[in-house]
Amino acid sequence: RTDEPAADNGIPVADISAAGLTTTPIQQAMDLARVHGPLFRRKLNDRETLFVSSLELVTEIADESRFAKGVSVVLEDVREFAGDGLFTAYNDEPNWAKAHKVLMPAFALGSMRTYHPAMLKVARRVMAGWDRRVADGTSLDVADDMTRMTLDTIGLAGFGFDFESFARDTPHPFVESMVRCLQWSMTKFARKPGADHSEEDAAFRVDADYLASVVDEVIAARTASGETGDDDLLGLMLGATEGGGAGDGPTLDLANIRNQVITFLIAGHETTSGALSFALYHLLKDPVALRMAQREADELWGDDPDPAPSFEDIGRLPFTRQVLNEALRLWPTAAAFTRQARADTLLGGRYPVRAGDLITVLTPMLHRDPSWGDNPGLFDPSRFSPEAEAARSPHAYKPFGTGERACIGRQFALHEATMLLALLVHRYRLIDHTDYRLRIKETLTLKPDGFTLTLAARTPED
Ligand code: MNH
Repeated sequence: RTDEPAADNGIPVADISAAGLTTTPIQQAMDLARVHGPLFRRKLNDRETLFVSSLELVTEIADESRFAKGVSVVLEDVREFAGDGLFTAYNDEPNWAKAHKVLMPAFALGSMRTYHPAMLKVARRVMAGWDRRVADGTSLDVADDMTRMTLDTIGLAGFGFDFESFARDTPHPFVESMVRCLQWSMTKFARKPGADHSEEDAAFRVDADYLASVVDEVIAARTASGETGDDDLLGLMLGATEGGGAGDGPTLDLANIRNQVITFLIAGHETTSGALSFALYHLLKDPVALRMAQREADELWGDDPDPAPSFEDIGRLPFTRQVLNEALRLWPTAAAFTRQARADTLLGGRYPVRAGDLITVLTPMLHRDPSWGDNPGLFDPSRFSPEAEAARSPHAYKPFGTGERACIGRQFALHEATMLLALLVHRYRLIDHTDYRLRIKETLTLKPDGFTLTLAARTPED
């Protein structure tokens, strides 16, 4: 495997060796794409990464007969703590196909019915916290709060495990260790040859070991309870161990199950919390969209400030869903994914790419391709009206990746996020007490940095 494209392939080179990788590599790459165009090689010391971001080129590399998922250099480092879990598995690792087969049914749209009560329970925890802010007038950090909610939700819905994040003033230690592990893997490839990073690596080991110990705790809690919980993720996986009574279905070994648990605890909350935070940011700054989202929730739930959304209600919030889609267009929280050429080929009919070469899609720039119109930087949920969606190429919008290795948790994320967003705009007035200017923090995923709100209860005039 290599990320070194042929040296003479005519693709523009952006050499950042002098400046180095910044703490915001995605935003740095976006700036490079604005200078060098939708196809460029980022050179950093002796390492090159090939980035693409036009609709035309992404359409090509989304072709599953010519390209497959690539495990990028960064994902190789994520494997240090997520191993052969679904997200970081190589295409040809047998455990990917086995686990995919065991877990797919748990992510069909109908399965969201099973998770709905846990999602609602955690949404109510968010509102209990927001009610306290209404009462005492203090501000809250939106990304921290959304992270509490998505971590508790994947814990409860996926594993029957309660992180109880809302009982804490600071993030759960799982989140803090995870963020450090993600940061370690985001930047490790950029190290200068010969530099000493042994302290960082030792600290990483401590964090990775702690994450593994949380996984053990999650599994032990289930085993001790004696319950099968056979309709959640952990139950499905444990039921598929050797002799676990799953008939002649695939079997997963315990080492792989541990990698899947850590993968789902991370992938199952980190990106959804960013998506919700960006959606709240855009609603705060767009009173018309906010009004439309409020009206949609009001039509469903009247002036009941504490409604009990049914599973079906979530499908009756199309505008709220459009707001999330549009937030994920501008700031896809998993902002890059990598493809790998299956055979020697020509990109765009003229750039030679060798079998095994890795190509990274810079999703925020794909989402600003000229095919999105004249003002692709503007937040506009009507881009996701059914008519607009039907008229657009399916390759113009890839917040969940593409093909067989696309996100398995998409419905889970959208169900959870649509419900919470609708409940929040229904019940609260959002107050921009700092006149917040968007800054984005990168920890492999994207989140608004330092985004705080104060809150008021909505009254009939709001
Ligand atoms: Mn998710 C893969 C984005 C929510 C579990 N996810 C991917 C990929 C993207 C992505 C992009 C493809 C990566 C690649 O090609 O290398 N995921 C998101 C976003 C959200 C999200 C933007 C929320 C918004 N993901 C979730 C949730 C879960 C989840 C929620 C679990 C409950 N995602 C996964 C798993 C994979 C994945 C597992 C790997 C799937 C595979 O390769 O088989």
